[in-house]
Amino acid sequence: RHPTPEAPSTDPFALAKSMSGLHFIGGRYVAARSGKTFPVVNPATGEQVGTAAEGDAADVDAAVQDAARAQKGWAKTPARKRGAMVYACAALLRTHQDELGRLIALETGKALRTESRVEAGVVADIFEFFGGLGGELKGETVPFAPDVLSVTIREPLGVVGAIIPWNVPMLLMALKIAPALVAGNTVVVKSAEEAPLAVLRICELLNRILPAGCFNMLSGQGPECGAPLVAHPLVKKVTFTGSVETGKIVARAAAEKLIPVTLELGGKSPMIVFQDCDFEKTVAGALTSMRFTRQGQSCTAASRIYVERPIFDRFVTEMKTRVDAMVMGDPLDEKTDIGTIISQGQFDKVQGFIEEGRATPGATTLECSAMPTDPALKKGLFLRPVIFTGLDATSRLVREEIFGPVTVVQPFDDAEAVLAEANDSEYGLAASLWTNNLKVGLDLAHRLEAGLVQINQNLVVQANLSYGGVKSSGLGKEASLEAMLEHFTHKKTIMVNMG
Ligand code: TXE
Repeated sequence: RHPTPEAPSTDPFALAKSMSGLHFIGGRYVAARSGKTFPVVNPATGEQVGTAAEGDAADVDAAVQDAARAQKGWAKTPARKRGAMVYACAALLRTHQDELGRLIALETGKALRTESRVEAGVVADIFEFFGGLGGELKGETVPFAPDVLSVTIREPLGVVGAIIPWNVPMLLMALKIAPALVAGNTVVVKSAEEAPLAVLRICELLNRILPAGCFNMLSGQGPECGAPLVAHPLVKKVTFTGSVETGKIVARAAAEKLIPVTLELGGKSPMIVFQDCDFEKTVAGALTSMRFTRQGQSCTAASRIYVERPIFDRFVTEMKTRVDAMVMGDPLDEKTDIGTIISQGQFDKVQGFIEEGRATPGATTLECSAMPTDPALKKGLFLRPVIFTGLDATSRLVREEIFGPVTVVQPFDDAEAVLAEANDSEYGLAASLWTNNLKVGLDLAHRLEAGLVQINQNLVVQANLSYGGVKSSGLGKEASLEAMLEHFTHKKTIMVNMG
């Protein structure tokens, strides 16, 4: 076992090196038992910035055993005290917001100012919200019979296995571990192959406050490290964010053990724009809804935009003008709005969609934004945002999650028809409506098949609001008190016969 490395500075390159080749198990940084590592690459330059420990079933077992040991003591800690510790983590995370933002920008290519530092801030916010909920782990008294006292209590589930993706790894980890810990569980996280370092850095911060073993982090490949975590007999709950395909694999493995699973999967979120909208606000909303700043690598990205015909041309022109004005470049540069795609694999996948759209008869391709000219970035995974028009509902670009800076804008004439088109999707994560007619807006909000519908705004996940999709977009909810109670505790009934 290695002693906890002291972070040498807030320089992300030095931080990446100091976090290299390690898991975090039982309150200590440790190498993989196999000694194996894999490279971590800066997608803006193609250069290796560090390594990650290549976890396997032996590492999983060590982490889960430690988490199970720690859980016995943690569950006995009064719930409000657990909450107070999680709340204290929030303050520490906030102090390190800039540093965490820089590290995540380095490994994911997300721009520091528009995305990465913001993500680090939301992480602190999530810890703060859940830290305040320790006292809410309450039960009920249930009328049963005059001489029988019947009560319910909330008990933790045990060790929680959390599997996270690379797009907003710190935020998605926080949404899982903060409520799990307050509820009295301990956690083993499996980080994403592409972004293992910033979440590993968070371990050192949490370790200053939380007891050893409460929180463990493994890096590694999905089948070799994620699958054994789901299958481990001491893991009593799995919470996962990622693709639909992998989500189904995880759910099947959880079903074998009959343990609960929460799944946050992909999306193909529609944005419906009526001609009576506030035009300026709505075009700005299209840019944030599509999350061009994150190169569209967002599960809630408004990748299908439907605009009422009279304002369609003006809307598309204005949207392109605004995306063109965004600065693409070095993610660590404060002037940069848009960074890179995460990996070569994702880059090729998105390019494939773009080429298919370009080759579709009748489609118009609008390429936006200037590419960076800095020679140091010439191997970077920069991709021009693309707006397509003239594609119909059968196109793969309209039906499948692209997870890149590609949006399809289509005109509509009739509210009922656009509602049917919006709902004609295997996904149901998020949707937004832009109109000043709230009667129409609310009516459609009720009939849209999505876990989250917003009218005249498109905010990111809020810690106190339930978040999660329907259809293939997922199972169960994250964020909110309800998610903590429903997904990280079980309700035990105790009856006392006093007769
Ligand atoms: O996802 P995976 P990938 C979508 C998006 C993207 C596509 C593929 O469309 O293009 O998924 O991305 C772990 N058992 N989303 O390949 O495979 C894996 O190591 C246990 C949307 O990155 O789902 C990683 O930690 N775990 C999504 C995590 O699962 C396994 C965000 C996610 O990887 C595993 C990311 C296995 N058998 C991608 N196989 C969103 N909802 O925002 C892999 N993993």
